[in-house]
Amino acid sequence: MVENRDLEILRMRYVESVLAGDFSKARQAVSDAQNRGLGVQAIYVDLLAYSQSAIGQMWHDGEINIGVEHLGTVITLDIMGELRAQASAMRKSNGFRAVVAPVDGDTHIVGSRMLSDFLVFDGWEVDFMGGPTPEKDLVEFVKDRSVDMVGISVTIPAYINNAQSTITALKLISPSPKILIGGLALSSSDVEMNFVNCDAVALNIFEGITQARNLVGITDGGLTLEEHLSDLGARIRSARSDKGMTQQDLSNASGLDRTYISALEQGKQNVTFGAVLRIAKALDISLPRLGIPFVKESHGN
Ligand code: B12
Repeated sequence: MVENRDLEILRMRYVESVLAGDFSKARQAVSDAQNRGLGVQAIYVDLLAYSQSAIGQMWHDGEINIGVEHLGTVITLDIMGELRAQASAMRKSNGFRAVVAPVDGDTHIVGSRMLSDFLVFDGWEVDFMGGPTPEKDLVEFVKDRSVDMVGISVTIPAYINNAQSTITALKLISPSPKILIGGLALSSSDVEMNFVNCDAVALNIFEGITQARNLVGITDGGLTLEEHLSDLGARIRSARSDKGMTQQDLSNASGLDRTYISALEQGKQNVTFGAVLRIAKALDISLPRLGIPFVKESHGN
């Protein structure tokens, strides 16, 4: 299991390497993470996404030149390409086809590439539009192919209207693809989540994969145990940060050990139902928010 401190060190090494434009060192940090048992999805979410947010934020804060950020982004995309190739060699196709695109106007592309790769890991054939894609072109592209689902990523809240307009246009195609929307913008409190004609909205990438499967009717028993645990971990981490709690705070409030919480958030800890109930109570959230929809919660214990 990767301890929090090890993950911090790997993150620092990775961020330093991309800032130095050193692909080999960045790749070494990733392979060290793999050797310590971090799965590919955790590497994406806990290492690469973290680094991308960190270097992007440095540019936003005027600390680095845009050239440094661009090179860092390209290194991360290249590393994702290698991880994708490794995982693709072992995956089994599920027979479904998706198109993933950043919404028109939005040049943030790493999150949408991540969604695209997670779908690939899940067995989908995916065409990834490498940049913001004008509505007309995206519709034409989808029309020309037999596409089961379109995933749209929105990072900047101001482009939500473009997303709605694209959804409407895609739904005029006959037969129309299922539409999944997600991305950073959806966690903004300014964004209304009631999209017209959209088949699914997902608040994180794991939920996105579950929704994508549901949309096309994949009913093979759903996620593997590892994927369920990663999904649960991501939901707990996201709910905890929304509440401004540290892992120690959650540990104190739930009576569970901090290292247990840490492993759980990394998807590395199998969990009892009792522990999930304690966490939900400590976070003051419902079980459906943790992805457990159909359990009748008892009161008074
Ligand atoms: C990196 C970054 C950049 C890079 C982008 C590099 C690139 N080519 O991708 C650069 C430096 C170029 C950049 C530019 C800009 N940026 Co910027 N950027 C960021 C930053 C720091 C990180 C975003 C990121 O890539 N995170 C890593 C990825 C992996 O995470 P993610 O996108 O959230 O994706 C995850 C999930 O959301 C999910 N997901 C993503 N898509 C989808 C889709 C579906 C369907 C599903 C299910 C899931 C899913 O999966 C991923 C894995 O978990 C954020 C702030 C932050 N800390 O998040 C600001 C931020 C998004 N940027 C911002 C802005 C304003 C801009 C600019 C407009 C600045 C400017 N004045 O030019 C421009 C964009 C111009 C444009 N029109 O697009 C603002 C947006 C705020 C707002 N309310 O509008 C932010 C929030 C910064 C801030 N604090 O103000 N940016």
